[in-house]
Amino acid sequence: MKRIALIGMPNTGKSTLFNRLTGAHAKVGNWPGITVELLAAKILIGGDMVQVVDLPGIYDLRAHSSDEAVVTAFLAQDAADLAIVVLNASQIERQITLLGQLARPGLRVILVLNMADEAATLGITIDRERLSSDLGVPVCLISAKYGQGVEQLHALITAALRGEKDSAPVLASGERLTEELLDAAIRRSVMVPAHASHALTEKIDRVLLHPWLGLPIFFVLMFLLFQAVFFVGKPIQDAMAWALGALRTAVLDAAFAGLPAAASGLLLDGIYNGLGTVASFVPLIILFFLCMAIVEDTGYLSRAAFLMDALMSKFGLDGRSFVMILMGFGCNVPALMGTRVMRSRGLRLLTMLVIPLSLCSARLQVFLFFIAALFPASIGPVVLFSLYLFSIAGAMLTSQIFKPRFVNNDPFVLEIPPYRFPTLRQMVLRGWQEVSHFLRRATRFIVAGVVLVWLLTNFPAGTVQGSADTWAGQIGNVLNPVLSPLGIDPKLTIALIFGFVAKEVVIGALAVIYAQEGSALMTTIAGQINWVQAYSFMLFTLIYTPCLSTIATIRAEARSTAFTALAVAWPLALAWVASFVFYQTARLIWA
Ligand SMILES: Nc1nc2c(ncn2[C@@H]2O[C@H](COP(=O)(O)OP(=O)(O)OP(=O)(O)O)[C@@H](O)[C@H]2O)c(=O)[nH]1
Ligand SMILES: [Mg+2]
Repeated sequence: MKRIALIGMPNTGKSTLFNRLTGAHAKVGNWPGITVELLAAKILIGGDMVQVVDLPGIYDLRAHSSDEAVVTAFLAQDAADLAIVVLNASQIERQITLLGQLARPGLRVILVLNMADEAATLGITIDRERLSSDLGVPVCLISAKYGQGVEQLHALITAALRGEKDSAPVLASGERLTEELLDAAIRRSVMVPAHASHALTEKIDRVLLHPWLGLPIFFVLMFLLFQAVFFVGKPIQDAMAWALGALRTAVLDAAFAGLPAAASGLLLDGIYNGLGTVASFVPLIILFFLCMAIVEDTGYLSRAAFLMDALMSKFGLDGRSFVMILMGFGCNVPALMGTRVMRSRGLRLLTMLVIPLSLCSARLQVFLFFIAALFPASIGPVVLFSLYLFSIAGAMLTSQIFKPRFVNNDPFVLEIPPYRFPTLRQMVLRGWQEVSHFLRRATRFIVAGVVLVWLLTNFPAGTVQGSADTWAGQIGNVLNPVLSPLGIDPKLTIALIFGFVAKEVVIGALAVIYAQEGSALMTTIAGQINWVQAYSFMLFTLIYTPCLSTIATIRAEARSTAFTALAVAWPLALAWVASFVFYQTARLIWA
């Protein structure tokens, strides 16, 4: 099968083009370094199946970071039949050097000038045909985001793969696209007006990147974002919970009535309640991801990196680390993989040590549940925001303690992209990714988790469901001396144990332990613990050992068992201390 590779500098729209060409769902974002590994998809072009490969962005072919090494390793294998070099049409002059480095005898190349829409707004004019004939390479002007020019690119690809004459000529041996030749070609075909600047972007940045207003604005915007998620998402979540409960009483209870008690218990109290309670949070999580996608896709994420860089460097991190922490608010796993753009191993490890402290969406579900159960609606968002602040504070404390061991020797250079409007298409894609992510985790962890909790809380046979005599009760009692100083009771302890697997299992497990769901479950829990205990439990959940997928990712990325052990043990210890201090202090004052 023939293979086409998409190569270009970071943030030039390779993944957007990849999605356009293949219908795939590769992650796209206005931040250099979104793609960190090789992605492939098959498509039919001109009657033949071909493989299209999306690569991480690369500035030049001397690989410095591990995502760039993916590209150089790929090229070294001579693995592509056709290279599509993707450049940002408004930065041709700077980015064309990559074409010079790549072009070599034997490799067919098509030059794609992407973001034609932005180039046009900036008043840049490009004589495509002339550029093509000067360089001896087919050139195509497209807008991957809005779809212009993609058909023409299709035609060029088809011709090139068929090896048609002049379709994508290979250089004769010994011939090279020298800097000089590239420069001259650009000077003849590309006209850039004297003041080509993104006027709107500059105007916005005068406020958002203001030397002393920038940071406060950032935190206010973040706070508003969480408020919005809470106020829009909570009623949707309530409605979902109500609907799932109604379905059970109206239909399922009757339908399963004929089964033996244990079987209907497992199916309804175990799987249905557990999975249903978790699933009711999915719309809210999608909403949260859409907000994060806007922050990321508009380009504000890069501004956050810029704003926080000075502060972060005091803690041995840099602006990129902060962005990874923010990305970790979605899910820790891609954030950990995102550290591949960092060249310094010390910085990368330190960042990987703090990312698991990011309040990910799975933990968000747990917190929303407890906040709804134990706090008045008016202060809910404030409680939630305080947890986000604890999340960042925990990261800072961790890096402050460990920075002498993980020294950063990589200067921070970040290109700040212009603001870009996310399209509906990108938003829908993002929402869908979250649903499929939930479904994957549901089938992998959540069902197995709730079934296991159900078994532990119902056996040995003859014990009262959820009582101290069940296996779960026994485990809870063994661990009770360790966790009761934090205000965490045996039932919550069981939920925490399962939270090791995936944080979504925590509320699923509670539903099973109490054999209740939705608002009934909230009422029961509110009757058993006070808000100080609830907050202590949330703090512990926030900080303690991340989920299995996160641990596996840390192991794979760091390639060190000792580091992985540290990444598991340190948060566990920190969680215990933080909850202990909070619970014992707050108890004296309020409870
Ligand atoms: N205006 C405009 N924006 C585009 C176009 N193509 C992509 N973008 C935006 O550019 C940003 C980067 O797109 P990606 O597809 O993630 O870029 P990439 O080259 O894969 O980036 P890395 O994976 O980080 O190397 C996103 O915000 C896209 O929405 C385009 O044709 N016009
Ligand atoms: Mg990409």
